[in-house]
Amino acid sequence: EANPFSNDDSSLESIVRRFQDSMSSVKRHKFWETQPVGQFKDVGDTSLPDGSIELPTPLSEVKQEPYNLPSPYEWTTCDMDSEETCTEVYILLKKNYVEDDEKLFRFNYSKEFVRWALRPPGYYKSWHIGVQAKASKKLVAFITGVPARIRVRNEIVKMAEINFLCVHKKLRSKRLAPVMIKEVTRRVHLENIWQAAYTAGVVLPTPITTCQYWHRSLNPKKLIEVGFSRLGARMTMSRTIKLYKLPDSPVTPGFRKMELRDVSAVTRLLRYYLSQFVVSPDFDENDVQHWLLPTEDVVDSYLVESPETHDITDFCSFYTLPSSILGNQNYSILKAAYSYYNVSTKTPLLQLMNDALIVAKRKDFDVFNALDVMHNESFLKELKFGPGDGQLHYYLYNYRIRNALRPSELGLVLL
Ligand code: MYA
Repeated sequence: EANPFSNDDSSLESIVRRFQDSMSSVKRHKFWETQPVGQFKDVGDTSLPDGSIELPTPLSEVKQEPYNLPSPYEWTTCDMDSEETCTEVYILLKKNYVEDDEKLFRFNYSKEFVRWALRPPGYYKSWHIGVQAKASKKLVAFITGVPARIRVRNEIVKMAEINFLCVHKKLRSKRLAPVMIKEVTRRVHLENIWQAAYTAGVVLPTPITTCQYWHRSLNPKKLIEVGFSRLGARMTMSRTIKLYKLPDSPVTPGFRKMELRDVSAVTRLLRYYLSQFVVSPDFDENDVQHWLLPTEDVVDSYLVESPETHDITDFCSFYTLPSSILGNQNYSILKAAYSYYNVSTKTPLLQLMNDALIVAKRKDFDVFNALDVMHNESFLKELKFGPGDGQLHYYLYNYRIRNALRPSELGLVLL
């Protein structure tokens, strides 16, 4: 079967990249080989224990001064309360952050999204790290951390979630990224935190699991026109539009938007649900209020309140992450929803997620994306998601998990 979301890319560049990826177990990683992460050479070594790779050092032994940058540049702590700083960060990411392999799309995180992502309960300003040109003060690179409690099997570990690593296109391949990673590590250590979680599209030593993106067309005509997907074999445009048609409103009785009064019920539901996965966040009510209470154009959450008992029985959520469409005459923005945390105890997950698709469609999203984490496999094919060609690798820093997990054993979604 032809896959409308994969590009059957046989360009030389893509063949080389796939070859390098497949050989990454033998590729040298001059930086990553020096870091406390699972190493490729240790894959299969059953003598190494799961858990911390190196022990914490006394805080007085943590380097007190920032790492050295090439002399035209200096560190800056980005104050995300400042509208001006948010705009600078927004522009850096809009022009230089993650692109797909074919360079058709680039993530375009909104200012409000970045603010939300970087200021959860207990966040540290010092973990919002910029690199600027000394002369012009122009922001040229960025890396961030936010604190999280992550449960790995029975252990709850304080971690930093590292995200938004970005180096201006003109400064690539100069080994700036390793300096930035070491600097964020130092600042995390200063808060007495010794582990981190992160995701990347590239293969590094060594993933705890590798997930696949799946895409559900909501606006198939636009997706085809901008090159996000292709007309399937033996399909016409009008048959395709019909194939992806959805009802106008959710079908589940009691399906409604989450509100502030629901925080404790949603926290209970989510904690119970997430406890079955090998790795998941340990959310308390404050976390749920921050991460899951709806914020316009950032995060949407819905739940099912039983019309009889008024119990909250099911929950679903997605976040808003548009991409810039690079070089299309007619369209400049792809509006994408990303599946976040979903819990079903009464409404079948399939029906719950179909209702999520319906509300996303009504909010004018072009596509609904989901990873094959948690129980997502159970609805992807039936709800007409198609597999993408992007993979997302999950990593832990200074925490070994000897045997890689299946995506369905992972209960963590990073932004
Ligand atoms: S993932 C999103 C990453 N961002 C992008 O893809 C945006 C577009 N790309 C860029 O801006 C640049 O290409 C970046 C690399 C900045 C990615 N994660 O400076 P270089 C290694 C980790 O010459 P550049 C996200 O944000 C690479 O293997 N390492 O390269 C999560 C090589 O090392 P080695 C990466 O292309 C980030 C070295 O960097 C990544 O100019 C989690 C080359 O450096 C990557 N995505 O810049 C960070 N890409 O030789 C880790 C390349 O050894 C956090 N590299 O192979 C670790 C935990 C820290 C806290 C710990 C607390 C205890």
